[in-house]
Amino acid sequence: MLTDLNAWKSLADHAREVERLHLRDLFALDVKRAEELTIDAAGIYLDYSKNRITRRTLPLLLDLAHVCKLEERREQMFQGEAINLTEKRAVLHVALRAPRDERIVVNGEDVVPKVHEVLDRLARFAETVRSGEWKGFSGEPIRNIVNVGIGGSDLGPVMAYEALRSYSRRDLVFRFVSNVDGTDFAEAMQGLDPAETLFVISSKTFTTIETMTNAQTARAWVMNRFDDAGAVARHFVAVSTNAKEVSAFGIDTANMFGFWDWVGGRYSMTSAIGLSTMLAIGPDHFRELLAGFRTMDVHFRTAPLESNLPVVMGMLGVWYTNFFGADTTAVLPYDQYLKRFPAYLQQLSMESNGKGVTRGGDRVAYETGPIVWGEPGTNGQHSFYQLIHQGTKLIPCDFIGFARTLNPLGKHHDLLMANMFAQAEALAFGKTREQVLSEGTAEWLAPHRVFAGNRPSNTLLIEKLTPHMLGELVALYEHIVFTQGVIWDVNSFDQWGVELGKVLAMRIVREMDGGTPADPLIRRYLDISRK
Ligand code: G6Q
Repeated sequence: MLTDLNAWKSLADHAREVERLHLRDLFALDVKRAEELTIDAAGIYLDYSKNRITRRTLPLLLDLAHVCKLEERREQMFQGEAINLTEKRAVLHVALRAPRDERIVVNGEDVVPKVHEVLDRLARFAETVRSGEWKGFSGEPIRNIVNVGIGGSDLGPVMAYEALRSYSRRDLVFRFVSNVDGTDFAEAMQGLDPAETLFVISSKTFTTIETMTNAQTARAWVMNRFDDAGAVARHFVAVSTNAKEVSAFGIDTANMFGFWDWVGGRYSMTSAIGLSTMLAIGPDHFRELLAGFRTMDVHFRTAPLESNLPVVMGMLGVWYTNFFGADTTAVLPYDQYLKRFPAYLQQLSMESNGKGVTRGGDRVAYETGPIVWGEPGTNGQHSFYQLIHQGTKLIPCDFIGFARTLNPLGKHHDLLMANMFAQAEALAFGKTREQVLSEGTAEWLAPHRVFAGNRPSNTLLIEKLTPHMLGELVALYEHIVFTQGVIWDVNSFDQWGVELGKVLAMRIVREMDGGTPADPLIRRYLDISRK
């Protein structure tokens, strides 16, 4: 078991020593720390000096990674082995960004040509829509694109659209509908004309109840305007693996873009699920996005562990989760365009590593995936940072900032970045009682104004938010999640936890239709709603 490994025990002993040390002292005693506890790779500068680590910590963490066979497991993924054991599937999102001349064989078949065939079809389709060549049923060009999907078929597209808005066609309107709450659909349709609207129904299975309900409502919305089933083929396209259901819906399978069972939902934004992204930013920028993912894939696969961004960040996460009792981790992008990035990472990390049994099916005897959360800076500073600074919980933070803004306006950017640097500094070094008193604060008030500090953070500094760097960032976190999953020995690629609620919801729908639910709470709902 993990906790019996010598590498684990060494870390546990080491953690007891490090617990007594303060980042103030660590910086005072090791003057090169800020310069040297950094990684500069693939256009990302990672400063991890403000972590509660000494020079001995990383080697010990990497020993654990090595003993847990991280390198071997990483190769298994890249080579297409069926590492998603419970679903007996390969996990090959990395193949989605492989260059044309790479060979990745799954079940005897090289998947790379299939990947590029779909990418080429997507690009051709995106061009016909973006050029105005694709016409709606009444001959109007498309001006509005609505992605209908949920979970992995929504969060990546929304996040990428928001992140890359500055690269998107401003004359096209993009909306995203995910929730089965009719409000989501109703509000998204405000101001849109069906004659100019294209729905991209994104569903790997094409059976997900939320997406199918929204898709049927969208169909009715279009039918309400045209009253002709032929309109469906002009206003709907599908991203799916289920040709039968797609064509039963009325979508021409020539306008269906496929992917494969070796692409998990939350790892699918570089598959055909990226169609809305490609429609927004165009095929060339989409290829740059893929190239960014690829750069990070290659870095993860080949860089030595000690200078490997996902490995170092992943292992630091393990350090806090397992040896410092941290339950959560905050991701704090200092860029408004990344406002949905924390939400995207929530699914990526929590659905992957929110597991309580090992790959072999034994209950784990240690903590696994942390709660991931965050908001863009500086908004978070005026909201929850108080708790990170002076609360009782240890919350490791990832700050993400860009040296150059896409919207230079007066002093905004320097102010934004100064705030980010200041937060990392305040968290690490705090403010002592002596400092507080020396500023003339009264004795009784001093405890309230003291900042203990010693609160860890990573800072990622990147030149500019481009499609390429967004790709790198997402792949960085994909591989952080992978690294942590290997250490915790969980299957990061299934999601059985989502199932139970789905099954129960359908049973309750049947009970409601029958009018006789057993639960008084649901009877109460029926009494009020059916009045
Ligand atoms: C992600 C999950 C899940 C999935 C949605 C949508 O890893 O598998 O979030 O993406 O349930 O599924 P469909 O694409 O099949 O509609």
